Formats: sequence, C-alpha cells, structure tokens
Amino acid sequence: MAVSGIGAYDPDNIFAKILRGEIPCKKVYENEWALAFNDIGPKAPVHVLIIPKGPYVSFVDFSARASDDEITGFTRAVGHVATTLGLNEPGYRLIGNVGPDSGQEVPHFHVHLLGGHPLGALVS
Ligand code: DGP
Repeated sequence: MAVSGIGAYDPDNIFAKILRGEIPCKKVYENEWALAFNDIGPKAPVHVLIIPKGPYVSFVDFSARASDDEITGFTRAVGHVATTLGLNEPGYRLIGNVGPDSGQEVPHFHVHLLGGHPLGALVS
C-alpha cells in the first residue's frame, strides 16, 4: 500500500526495524550514514535499496533536515555501491519514490539502485 502523504516519521516502519536489526536484510554496504541492502522483491538482476540511517520520511525531508555530513555520507554510499557492483560502465538507474503518486510504500527515505541488464527507457 502506498504511503498516504508525507507526515511525521514513523519509527516502526520496516526500514527503521532493519536499521535496528529487528528485521534481517541482505546487507550490501554500510557506512556511518547509510545502509544498503537487497530489495526483497527485485525488479532487476541488481536491485539494492540505499537508506540514510537518520529518520527521514522522504527526499524532501532528507534534503531539508539532514546535515551536510549525512547528505555527503549517503551520496557517497550510493556511488560506492554502484562502483563496487561494477555498474558504472554498463549503467544503472536510481529511483527515489516520494509520496502517494509515486507509489512510495515505505516511509523512510530510500533510493532504488537497479541494474544488471538493459532497463529500457523510463521516459520516451
Ligand atoms: P518504495 O515503493 O519506493 O517505498 O519501495 C519500497 C521497497 O522496499 C520495495 O521495492 C520492497 C522493499 N521492501 C519492503 N519490505 C522489505 C523488507 O522487509 N526487506 C527488504 N529487503 N525490502 C523490503
């Protein structure tokens, strides 16, 4: 079910539980500011979710409230994962869903990193 609006952060959302170690995940990478793990329902051969460790509902929330260190650490984690998975040359896609129109299901900001085969045009 899609997130119905951008409200207050829910500390019981699934990704918060993953961050607290209450739900297992297949970790791909972690730094001080971010955690990357495989999506439970992959839509491509590589489908990694990268989440900041701080409590941010959406990209808007993250970009407005996160510290410069958090934003840098998160951004570097995304680049590191793409690089270490060997995706830079064939390419990959980053998607960040925000709010109900996007179909965002988990109200903890995250980006999807998809790759491993041709993904086709998103907009044509
Ligand atoms: P979004 O629609 O952008 O909110 O995508 C949320 C993604 O999270 C979706 O692709 C499925 C994934 N997901 C949901 N629950 C879990 C979980 O418990 N573990 C993992 N690894 N991924 C999950």
